[in-house]
Amino acid sequence: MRRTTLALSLSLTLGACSDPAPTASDTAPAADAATQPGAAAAEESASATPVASSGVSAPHGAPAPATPSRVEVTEFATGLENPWSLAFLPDGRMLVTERPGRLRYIAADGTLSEPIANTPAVFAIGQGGLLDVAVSPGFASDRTVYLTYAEPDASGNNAGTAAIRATLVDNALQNVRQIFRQEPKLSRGAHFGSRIVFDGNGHLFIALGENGERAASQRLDHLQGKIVRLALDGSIPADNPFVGRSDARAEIWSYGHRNQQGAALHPVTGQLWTHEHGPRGGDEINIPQRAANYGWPLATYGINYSGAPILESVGTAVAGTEQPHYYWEQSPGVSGMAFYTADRFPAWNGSLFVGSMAQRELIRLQLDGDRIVAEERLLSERRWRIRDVRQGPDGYIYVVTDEADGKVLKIGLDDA
Ligand SMILES: [Ca+2]
Repeated sequence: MRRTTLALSLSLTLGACSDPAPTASDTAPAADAATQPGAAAAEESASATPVASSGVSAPHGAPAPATPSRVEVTEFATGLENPWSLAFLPDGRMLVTERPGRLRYIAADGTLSEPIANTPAVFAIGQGGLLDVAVSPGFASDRTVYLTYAEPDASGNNAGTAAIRATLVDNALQNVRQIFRQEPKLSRGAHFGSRIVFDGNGHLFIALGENGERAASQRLDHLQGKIVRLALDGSIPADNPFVGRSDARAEIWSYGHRNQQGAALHPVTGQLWTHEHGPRGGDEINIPQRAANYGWPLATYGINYSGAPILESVGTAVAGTEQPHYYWEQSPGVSGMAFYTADRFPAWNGSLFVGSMAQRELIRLQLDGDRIVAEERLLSERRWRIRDVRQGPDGYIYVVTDEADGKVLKIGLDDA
């Protein structure tokens, strides 16, 4: 019964959408309250009212694990301004980005270096700035690093996500080369994503945001609201799903995403996992498949911050779009993602860690195969906005906190 109703409303909506698509700048900017400055951080802040779900079918709300984790926390580094991303180097140091536009080393004892020279100029407004950092799989010989950032247009009023690769030599980037940019640039401060993940097979994925322009997520001639797949040198792989189509960008791997700030490769299956912010409610985890549509803004489990429905939303499930692998009715404000594979804390092995900005917790998802069977909230009493989550080479979990005086924290199990 419900299925029939959904299918009917869907065909009407898709019919409307197949008319000449409005340009992204024509879409109502105010309907999604997270769209532009002033409200840009709303998705990363707490919302008091849970979203009423209807027609719910996707997995959500896994129970707490039988054995709670007893966590120990060490302050590893301090004095970072809105740190965004952390990457480990083979020599035991880390790289850390600060959103206003700095990249630094963190020594093994937690000491910060001076900013590394030749990083790109960034649009440090709203959610914009210097975002992800990733170390090339061949770093030991190629010394290559990748960065994503919000890049301003010529006017300085709008921005889109861009990516560079460069050689890291002592305290400077050299051979800086841009490998990706969203054009046109549609953001005035909202929804830049972004995370870089290597697929272990000569490619990288960049998980992106839709710049706060919802309709762009469904447009294959736009790079907003997409996951893109590139070769390590930035070229477009010949086997990308939309190669050869005149109506689509060849970089695209999957589409219909909202704002993705977490991505990781599953250590056993080798598949890409991502998460994305819903509006109010409806944060999701996805396992993005080639050419698939993840629904935004047609399908969502969330509503606007105002309480109003999303303008284009048909419902929680829409034919032709993928259901989330898992979702949250109340948005944690997800950022950062890491699978735990180390031997140091066997109780965590196979878990997926996700940072929470709005609910200020570290989320541990326990898996059985791909299925999320338990959800645990850690560090709840600490009230840290967790922006990134990584597994260190020492088997500890490292997180960064999104604060003006942000920290890197080292987290383990207190098994004493
Ligand atoms: Ca979705």
